[in-house]
Amino acid sequence: MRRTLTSALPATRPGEQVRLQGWVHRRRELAKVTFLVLRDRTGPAQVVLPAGTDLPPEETPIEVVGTATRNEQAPGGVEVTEATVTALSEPADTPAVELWRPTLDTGLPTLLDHAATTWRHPVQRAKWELAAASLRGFRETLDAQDFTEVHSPKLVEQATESGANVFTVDYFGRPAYLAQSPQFYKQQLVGVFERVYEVGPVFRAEPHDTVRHLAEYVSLDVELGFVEDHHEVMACLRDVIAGMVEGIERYAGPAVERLGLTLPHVPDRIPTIHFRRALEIAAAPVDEPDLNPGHERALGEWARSEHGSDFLLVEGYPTAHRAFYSHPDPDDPHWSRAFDLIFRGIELVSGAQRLHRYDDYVRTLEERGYPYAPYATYVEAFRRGIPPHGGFAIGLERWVGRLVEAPNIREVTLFPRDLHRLAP
Ligand code: AMO
Repeated sequence: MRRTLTSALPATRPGEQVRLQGWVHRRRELAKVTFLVLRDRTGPAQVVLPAGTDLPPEETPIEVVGTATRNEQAPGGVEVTEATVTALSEPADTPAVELWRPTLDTGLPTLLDHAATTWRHPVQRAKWELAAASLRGFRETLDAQDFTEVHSPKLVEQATESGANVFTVDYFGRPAYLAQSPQFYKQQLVGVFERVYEVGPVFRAEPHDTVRHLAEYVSLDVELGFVEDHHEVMACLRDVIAGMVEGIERYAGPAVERLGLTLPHVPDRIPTIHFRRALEIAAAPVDEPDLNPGHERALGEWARSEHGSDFLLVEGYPTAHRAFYSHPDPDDPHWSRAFDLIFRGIELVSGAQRLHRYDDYVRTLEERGYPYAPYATYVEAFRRGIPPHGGFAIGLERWVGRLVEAPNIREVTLFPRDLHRLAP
């Protein structure tokens, strides 16, 4: 007999024999009857058994063979009666949290220490379902625009973003780093495919314990060639974010419902302001080189009240404070063609048009006092014909964190890595 998923129970014929597999979600002993709720990847099903039936404890994997029977009170209107229950593993230990309760009321340390089981809670699981559906939307949007998915090495010779927060590893007796970003590779691959994207882990030795930083996170990187300027890159970003929301609507409807979420609306054109204006709005000093979390919150509130938007693009950050590969504004090189996307008051995306001429790279490295040698293979790629290009990177955990308005990014990370945590 083939396995029936709980979601397929409503479509069975009354009286049909079914075979379910899943976990013991909950056992309830009443005077005349025992209820067993079995949970599989598609949801719960109710199994009715005689009073006093001996059942394995919650979270034990089981198989149930029985009769599909109409009952309006059961989930999906069908339950399983006249059933036999077989354990598929030894009895499970009592989980650290009661997974059958509708909400998971537990502190963050317990949630993280027992991640392999706490993620089983339907509400917790729903958060990763949003992430997975967003990834599908991300890929579908870019595939439809003729991008090629790539994968770049995570063991690298040089730091891409800054020297400070890299992890060093022993690479056959010489030092190497864990990649902070696919930045250098995605730019070089524009020379091959014109348009590329990558979904993968990146590593940041973040020395601070904050609610928005992880030591390892999932970066959604995009890079496209033959652009006029960064506005084309921002338009692509807009489409990608809209595609991620559509992905959630299409593939994670039940998760959205379980979480009681209102998904953001992505306007056709995301409100866009210059960095100078952003400082004014955030009431920051005019010579502030970057936006801090407080500024971002203020800008998020402003975007909501002025434009009714969850999103705000800030362009034209000071060149000297952006990564060396950022393209300066040709009209005033003090400002750059770099941008950030703020989503619900937090930086979600960084991007820019990049330098694409070899001489510009050499000059910029010199001006910044960076040595040439560690960047040689990257910079020399620009002698072999790289077109004007730009791109951006979205932090997956920040995206889901703001979608569900989690106070801490760790709540939406499957197995977070931070200053203190390397397990589970
Ligand atoms: P940046 O360093 O700004 O840019 O990172 C891009 C986005 O990644 C997310 N992010 C993080 N998420 C969790 N934990 C962290 N420690 C962390 N650091 C960053 C944020 C951020 O906006 N190479 C450039 C991108 C580019 O220009 O294409 C880069 O990596 O959401």
